[in-house]
Amino acid sequence: EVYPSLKRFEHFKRLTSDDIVHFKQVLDNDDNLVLTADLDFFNEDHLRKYKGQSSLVLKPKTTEQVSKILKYCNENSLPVVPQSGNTGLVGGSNPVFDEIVLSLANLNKIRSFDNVSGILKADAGVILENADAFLAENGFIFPLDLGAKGSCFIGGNVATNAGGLRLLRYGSLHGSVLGLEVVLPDGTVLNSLNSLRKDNTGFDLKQLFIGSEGTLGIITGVSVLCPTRPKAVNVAFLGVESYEAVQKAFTESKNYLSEILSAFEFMDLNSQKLSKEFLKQKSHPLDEEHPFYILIETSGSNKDHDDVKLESFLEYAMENEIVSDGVVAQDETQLKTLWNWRESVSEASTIYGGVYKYDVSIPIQDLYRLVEDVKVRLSDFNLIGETEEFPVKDAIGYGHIGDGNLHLNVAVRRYSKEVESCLEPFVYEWIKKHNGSISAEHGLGFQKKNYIGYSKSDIEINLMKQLKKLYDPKLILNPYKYINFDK
Ligand code: FAD
Ligand code: 2HG
Ligand code: ZN
Repeated sequence: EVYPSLKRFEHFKRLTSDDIVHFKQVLDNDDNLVLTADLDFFNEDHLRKYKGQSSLVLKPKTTEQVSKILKYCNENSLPVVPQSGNTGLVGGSNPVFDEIVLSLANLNKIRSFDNVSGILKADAGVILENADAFLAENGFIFPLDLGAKGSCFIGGNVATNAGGLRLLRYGSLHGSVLGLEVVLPDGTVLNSLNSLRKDNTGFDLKQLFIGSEGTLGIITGVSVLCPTRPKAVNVAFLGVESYEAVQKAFTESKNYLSEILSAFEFMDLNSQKLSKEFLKQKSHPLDEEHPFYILIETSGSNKDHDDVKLESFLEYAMENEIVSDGVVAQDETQLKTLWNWRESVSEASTIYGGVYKYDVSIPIQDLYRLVEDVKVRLSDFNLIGETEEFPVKDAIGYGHIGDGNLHLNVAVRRYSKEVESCLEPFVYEWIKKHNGSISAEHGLGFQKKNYIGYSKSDIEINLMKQLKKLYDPKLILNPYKYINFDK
């Protein structure tokens, strides 16, 4: 077995050829919907850290087919992993042993759009970028944006409660998702795909599925409230000399830009050096190096007004030495280029061979100290350095500072037990000590299932286990992930 310390649940049945014949019937005997070969993409996670051994991928086209598949799997104790774009960063979307992969890729239609209320109803397998492009044609915007937009599905976003680059402005999916269509493990279809902004009748059950990472049900449809697309968008990319100044810039940007501030992201110098290498660029948007960079986006309805607000913020920030250099995008192309210097860091972090990723929430004043402390620790253990003999190349920090969310990426030349045990549980203990969360937005998946106790109490964990038992008594949905539900 690939994971020697983990045991396959004994009550799970092994897949047989009869099962496959049954699934083929459910899926109209269409060979494109029942895959039994070349399954590497589905078995491996985006970061190529985890690899399962599934021999079956099902790609239903309708909610009814999903329902029939789950009913059969539940009756026969066959485990299932729901998979969307497979861009998740915690190994949640891949099998661990021989679980069946249920891909949502063929549930990819927009169902309806109401351009008065801005409510979009769509299949869960619509690619985020496609949903946003459809909305753009109608003068609206998807309330979520993230670097993986070209591959991730909106159902996957909801299942992970993805945060991303617009959360500061539009809030989390817990607010903007109005309803869901979910297939429960026994095949029951739970439909709350309504178009109501307000509905105080009983428990808000859909909230449980937002961020449940495929452990309670399979999301097949999403109803989401979409804002009007801002007519005027500005992006400023700024160089800053200290972490203190980053915080001052955040406070002042809220004062000066208030309702038009739509993103406040930060990156440290070494994250930009990595991106420069990754993007194969000779120069950076700012000529001189700075310890920190900030990307500020404004979105409003009147370009002239927004320009004036941004200029007065920049004047204040420069005069008061909060910001030492900066550039403002002059057109759409520059705007995309500047965003790319931020969005590419995640992928850039892997260029030396591998990466350990931590996605944490901490009160903003303490946030960057985690990166500094981790660097000191790696050096104390003689694990970080410029030459090949050191397993760690660098530790970088960047993220959604406006949301108190840091991404600590430890870029390695090779994965090693020594590095892993130097980082874990050190990072998780550090976060607990600073009252943070061990997962701000990427979720628990396989990577963090043993660490939820650093962010949640025993009482909370026990309630989660009871809910799991209620929804999925046979534990067929996404087993071995999230929490140790078997115990
Ligand atoms: P998958 O990776 O396929 O699945 C993710 C999890 O959800 C798995 O546990 C899976 O079993 C479950 N799942 C998937 N679909 C369903 C469904 N229909 N019903 C029930 N369960 C389901 N995340 C952020 O929060 N913010 C970011 O800014 C961000 N940026 C990223 C940038 C890059 C370059 C990459 C590679 C990832 C980034 N992520 C970010 C990670 C993020 O979680 C995913 O990109 C995205 O939300 C996952 O969507 P997906 O369609 O790829 O889902
Ligand atoms: C981002 O904000 C993503 O770029 C990915 O959440 C972060 O790769 C990471 O650690
Ligand atoms: Zn992020």
